[in-house]
Amino acid sequence: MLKKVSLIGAPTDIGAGARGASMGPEAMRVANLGPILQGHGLEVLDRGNLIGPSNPWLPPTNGYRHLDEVVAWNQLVHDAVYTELSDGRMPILLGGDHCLGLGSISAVARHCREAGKKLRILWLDAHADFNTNELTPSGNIHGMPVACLCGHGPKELIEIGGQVPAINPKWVRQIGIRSVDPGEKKLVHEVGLEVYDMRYIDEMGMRHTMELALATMDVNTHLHVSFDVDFLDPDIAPGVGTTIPGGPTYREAQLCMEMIADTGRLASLDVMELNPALDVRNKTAMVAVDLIESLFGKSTLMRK
Ligand SMILES: [Mn+2]
Repeated sequence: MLKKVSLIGAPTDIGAGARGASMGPEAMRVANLGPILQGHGLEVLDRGNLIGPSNPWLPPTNGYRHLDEVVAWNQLVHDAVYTELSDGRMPILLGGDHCLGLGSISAVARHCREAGKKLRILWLDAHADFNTNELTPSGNIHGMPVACLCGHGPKELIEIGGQVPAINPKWVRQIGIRSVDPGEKKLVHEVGLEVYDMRYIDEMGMRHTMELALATMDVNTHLHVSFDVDFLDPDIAPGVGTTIPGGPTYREAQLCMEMIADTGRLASLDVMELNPALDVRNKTAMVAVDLIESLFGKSTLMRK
């Protein structure tokens, strides 16, 4: 695992249905993310915040809200993430809403193409984020990044990473899914996305789920984790714009993160949708930072 990490703040809620994820990066800094990672022997560089267009808060046009601004933010994120990877550093994107997963992962995919690496993407989320402008009930682009990465989306967005589609759906494992729109569900089935929904986790357990989601990786695999904080049960993580009951508990989420850490393959990370305006005394930020710490090797187990 890379020992050098870079924090990249993307303070925007441009793709979301509620304002406030723009305050996410600072809330994670206030929850001490940088020093905590340093405590695990990592060299941490905080690159500060990207500066992009403000949120005009307009209704959708052709099924997209704020498409121009979403493109601008994703281009900024793409360039920042790509730069860190080129420098041999691990980017940690601090969202910001999840529409930015497109910029981040398209940069990771570009890096993997050039470095001859295989890519595995774990998408931890309550939602599949596989909407299109025709399927979406809201026009909020934070519900579309996975579809865009797989080539279903507006030209100016899907071309950001330099190749369309940016990724193959076979590289993705979605975990924690429990809210999918009807049309979106059909498209998810059509492209054959590998989804471990909450029913699967209930029936088979988080351990078995993660064993499958992390299977068939090797020394040449770049593992990217896109962590939407609404993945977590709202009991432990109320500070998100789209709470969906019935998510992983604190222990299940810890096991998920610890099993990712055990692979030693984590090479890039997004932490998205944290919304301090809806949080309670920064509790959700602290849980997110706690789980990130587990991703980097904090273990509750007495293992050597
Ligand atoms: Mn999401």
